[in-house]
Amino acid sequence: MQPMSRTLTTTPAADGYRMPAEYAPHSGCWMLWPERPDNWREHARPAQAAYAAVAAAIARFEPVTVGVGARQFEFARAQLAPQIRLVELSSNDSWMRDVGPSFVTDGRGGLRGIDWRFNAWGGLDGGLYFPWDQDDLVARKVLEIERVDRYRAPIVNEGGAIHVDGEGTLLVTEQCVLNPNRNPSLSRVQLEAHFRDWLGVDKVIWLGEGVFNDETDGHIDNLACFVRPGVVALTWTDAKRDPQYRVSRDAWERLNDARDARGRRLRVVKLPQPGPLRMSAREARGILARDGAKPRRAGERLAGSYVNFYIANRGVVVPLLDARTDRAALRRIAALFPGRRVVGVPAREILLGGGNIHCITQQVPATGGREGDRHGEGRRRGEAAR
Ligand code: KQY
Repeated sequence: MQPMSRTLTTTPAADGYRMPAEYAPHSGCWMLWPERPDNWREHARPAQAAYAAVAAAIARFEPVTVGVGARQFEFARAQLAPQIRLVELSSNDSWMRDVGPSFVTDGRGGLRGIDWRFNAWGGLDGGLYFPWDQDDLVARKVLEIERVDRYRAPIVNEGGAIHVDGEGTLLVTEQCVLNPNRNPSLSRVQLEAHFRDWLGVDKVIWLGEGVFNDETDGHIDNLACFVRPGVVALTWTDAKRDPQYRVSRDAWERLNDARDARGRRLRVVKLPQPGPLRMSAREARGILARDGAKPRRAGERLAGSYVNFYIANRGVVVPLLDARTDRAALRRIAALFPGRRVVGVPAREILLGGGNIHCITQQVPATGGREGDRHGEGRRRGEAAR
């Protein structure tokens, strides 16, 4: 009998697989349930309410599964909308974008998952918590549940550190991907070769730094993303004295100079930066200080960005972060996605934990007629198509 999820020893590109863009159809979305009191204030109750609202918003467009630790199962079940599937799944925190699999497809009905090595955004050299052993098992467990074959990648990477256009182009930041706390023995050229092999891309566009004070070492998913081939959304401020100005300006110039994998110039659409936003004294007081977790301080600048949205089937779920800028951001995002309904969800509580809606979600691509389909009962995905 064949295992439900084989671990493959080849690479996706060698097998004819590549990572599709987030705007391609999905069969569903995965999330995790937040609970650690040293990252989430008030024993994570406000964050749980925010996660539940994100899950409900996404569930309007596609099936959502949430992984939860055993002790929180009943409580989470009561908080989550009934159409959301809840499965027991251990993790160290709740960032499915980074600890979940990056899915790849072959265009012929095949679906597989990449299980990156995970070191909590920097391991013992600036990482955000220790240990991270349960996080590093999440991708494998998701692939087992999904009955999808797994590639175990040889490099440290996170889903939030990569954005693809689905047509051969990858967008990353140097600050994160070249950071010595991820893959210290690999050069830029060697990392590009890995991305070719693992994501099936032909061209890497390197931006410099990520959003100011982003604790992931500058994930691309908080700074810029493809909204369709040839079009990139970028977080932006006109305030020249704001440290974000230099970062966004540099990204804008690099994007303007770049060509994608098909030789196209990119159109760059600026999204207003919220704030600047800071952690309040009350918010900081609600977080339990503990050894092995990043300390949180009142007044700390938060890396808020509207770019950190999730593109669902026929919808876009956008973080609401600042009453002064939310409406303008929603309007611009709606103009970028004709044919998708844009839904704003209050997301400050997620931002307080260090990320946002994109960081807490992971899409499962649909593979030919599987858009919005449930979870492929009884057979490994893609088999019937071969
Ligand atoms: O931005 C992300 N993809 C994850 C943020 C992790 C923050 C951990 N405190």
